[in-house]
Amino acid sequence: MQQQTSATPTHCPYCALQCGMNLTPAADGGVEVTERADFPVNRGALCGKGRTAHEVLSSRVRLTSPLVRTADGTLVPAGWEEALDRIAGALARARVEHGPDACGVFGGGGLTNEKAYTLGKFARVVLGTSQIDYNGRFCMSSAAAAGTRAFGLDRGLPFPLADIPRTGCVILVGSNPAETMPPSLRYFTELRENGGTLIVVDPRRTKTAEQADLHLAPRPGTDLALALGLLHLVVAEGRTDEAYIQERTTGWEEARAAAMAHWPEYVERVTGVPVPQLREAVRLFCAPESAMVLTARGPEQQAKGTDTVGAWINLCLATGRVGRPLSGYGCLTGQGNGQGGREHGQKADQLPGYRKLTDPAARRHVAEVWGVDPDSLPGPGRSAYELLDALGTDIRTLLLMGSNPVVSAPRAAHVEERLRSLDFLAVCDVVLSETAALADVVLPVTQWAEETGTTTNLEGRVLLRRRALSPPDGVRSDLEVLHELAARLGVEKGFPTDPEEVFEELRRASAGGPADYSGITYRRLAEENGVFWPCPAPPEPTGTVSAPAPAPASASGSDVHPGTPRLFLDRFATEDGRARFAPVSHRPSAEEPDEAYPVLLTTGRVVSQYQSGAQTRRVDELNAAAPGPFVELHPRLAARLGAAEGDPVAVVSRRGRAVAPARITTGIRPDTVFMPFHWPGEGRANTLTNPALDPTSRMPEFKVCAVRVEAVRP
Ligand SMILES: Nc1nc2c(c(=O)[nH]1)N[C@H]1C(S)=C(S)[C@@H](COP(=O)(O)OP(=O)(O)OC[C@H]3O[C@@H](n4cnc5c(=O)[nH]c(N)nc54)[C@H](O)[C@@H]3O)O[C@H]1N2
Ligand SMILES: Nc1nc2c(c(=O)[nH]1)N[C@H]1C(S)=C(S)[C@@H](COP(=O)(O)OP(=O)(O)OC[C@H]3O[C@@H](n4cnc5c(=O)[nH]c(N)nc54)[C@H](O)[C@@H]3O)O[C@H]1N2
Ligand code: SF4
Ligand SMILES: [Mo]
Repeated sequence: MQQQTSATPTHCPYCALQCGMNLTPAADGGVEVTERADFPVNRGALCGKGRTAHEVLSSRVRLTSPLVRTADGTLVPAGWEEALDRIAGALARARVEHGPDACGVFGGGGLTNEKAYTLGKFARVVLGTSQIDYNGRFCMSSAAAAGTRAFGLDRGLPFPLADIPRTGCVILVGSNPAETMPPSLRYFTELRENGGTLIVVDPRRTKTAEQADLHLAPRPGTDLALALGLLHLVVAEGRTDEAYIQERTTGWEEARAAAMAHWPEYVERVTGVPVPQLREAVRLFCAPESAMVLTARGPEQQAKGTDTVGAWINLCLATGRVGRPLSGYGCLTGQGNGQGGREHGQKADQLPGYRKLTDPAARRHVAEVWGVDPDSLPGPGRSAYELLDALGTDIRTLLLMGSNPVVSAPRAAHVEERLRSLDFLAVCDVVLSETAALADVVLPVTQWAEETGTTTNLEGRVLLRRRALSPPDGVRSDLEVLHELAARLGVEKGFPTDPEEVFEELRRASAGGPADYSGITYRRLAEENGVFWPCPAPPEPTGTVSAPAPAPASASGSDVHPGTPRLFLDRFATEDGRARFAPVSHRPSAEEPDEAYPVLLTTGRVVSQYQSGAQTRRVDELNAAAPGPFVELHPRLAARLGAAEGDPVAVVSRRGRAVAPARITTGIRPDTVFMPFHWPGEGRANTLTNPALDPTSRMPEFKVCAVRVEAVRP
């Protein structure tokens, strides 16, 4: 690390809130995180992860040299030339021996827009492979699929967070911002201070649920029935907005018929939520003039996640609560660049600008920007879990950037075995993650504060994350890695290492697409503290030769598009401008409890660890707060097992067995246990999870599987 002389305004490396922070020179010669009050999303507030983020910059916890695997199986330091040659050689060999689809690529929603864009281009142009996907598939893909189906466009929140305190009621479904986005909790507190109400739907009485006016605690995996039951009551009580339905939607008759089959008493039986609570929720939601439904991973990470989100959207549409001021449906996206990471081409079926790989016009547009023949672009490939499952079969070599699937993928022991069965695994990371430890070559890369790049936060606000310090010796950026690999594989041009140059190309590639960034520049981002997409470039003046337009003198120039904080106010992004109801009915989870596996397991997060823990498990303060895995269970279940607080208990599913200390609480349903997924080893929650996939989004069922719980006797 090299000392900087003044504070640099930037953004947190972790979650999708992308809190603003300053990096300031510290006494020890490094940097520390300090408050930055001018960013409207967090107004200076940070959670513990953000506050300690600078610790992961230290070379004490970092990789600072490439590692290569020797003949005896150990990883040893090596030079960059050797490491890059080995990866390029393995990719070239796989392609020659087995065809381009033998090369797999796996990306991450934490990567900047520039990296995600370049990774997708690298796969399609340099490798010619269709086999690319990323961890965002495990994150918000069901909400994205449902949003696209209903509105013709997927942007996590179609309005700024600042609208929340001014609406009348918010239903938060399977979302625990008190732990997962603490600075955002203020918006919900202010909502209640302003007289609005908060309803939380979660099988656990979380810190978020504790703040709610009404907490509904359904059995995991039954949100679809719950939403349909609420819609049934809305219809039965005459609370639909018929004029809105007529004017702005299609498909109501079918959706209505499906909802009417979900009687409150049936819904109570399926979900465990008493009918009076259902009625109270409908009353709170329908009484005010405006209301919102926000979902997160609870209802989305299910094998019916797309239909489940569709049912919650139906509830909003039937009551006229989308595309109107202070009303709407939104998904709280998770990763730092969870929104932008899903727009620019690292997803199996996608081209930059949120274009479809199967759309001939999109292929022509992007191929022209890339200077290649549209017919040379491969078609859609496999989804994340399917890709991981195919490793070692037809996919022989994998390049992985920005994910740690050994800890975070469902049925993780199987995924680990698949990773080991590859001919060659290359991992780019900032630390030696559990997945990097399996690689044949590990490349140490720069991270957030050491490089400039853009991310797009959960509101669709594109942000500039500035470089604040020099990286340690020995590391290179992901963009440099892709540039070097492309050159070694015969593509000398088109893989710049300067992020702004990449962004300029991304602007052109996204122009005219659903996620249009063409009117956004680094300069605007710096001046305006973020710009909401879509933000098209001003049309070129007619009658002039098309020379590059000079940059506007100021972002406030009159022909500059202001960006789009709020979507759908006039029309939806569908062909006819109307939102589409989803004709959905409840169905059971992929795995329901039975005699052998009588309990439900659900999984999620704690405030002091992030994701697979690769970064946060390297910070002492965070480890002290959240030292390891645990199994949250109800006193009645604990008594049946004879387990006391802290006793090791085993959780066993059809995929495997995990052991962790018991944490006993009345805040969870007696038929359910909860495990956070941040740790590898014996307490790894994903040893247990079910990779059953949603038919549309291909999201695995992280949030519900059948298990048995056993006391562990010494
Ligand atoms: N501290 C911390 N913050 C994070 C992250 C992190 O790892 N750690 N990760 C970031 C990322 S990538 C994401 S995606 C977000 C996730 O943010 P959240 O979605 O808020 O996080 P989760 O804990 O996965 O799930 C939320 C809640 O869903 C509940 N739940 C479980 N099963 C069900 C169900 O069947 N129905 C319903 N309605 N609820 C259910 C759980 O009890 C849990 O409280 O957090 C982001 N922020
Ligand atoms: N059981 C269960 N499993 C889950 C979930 C759940 O709720 N329950 N949630 C799922 C969700 S929502 C998500 S998002 C996934 C996330 O799970 P992962 O995909 O494993 O996410 P991370 O742990 O953030 O992994 C990111 C990796 O990239 C590295 N990294 C950070 N910055 C950079 C960079 O700039 N370049 C490169 N090359 N590497 C970098 C980090 O060090 C880390 O090793 O987990 C999923 N798994
Ligand atoms: S809430 Fe998210 S973005 Fe904000 S400081 Fe915490 S981890 Fe970082
Ligand atoms: Mo996520």
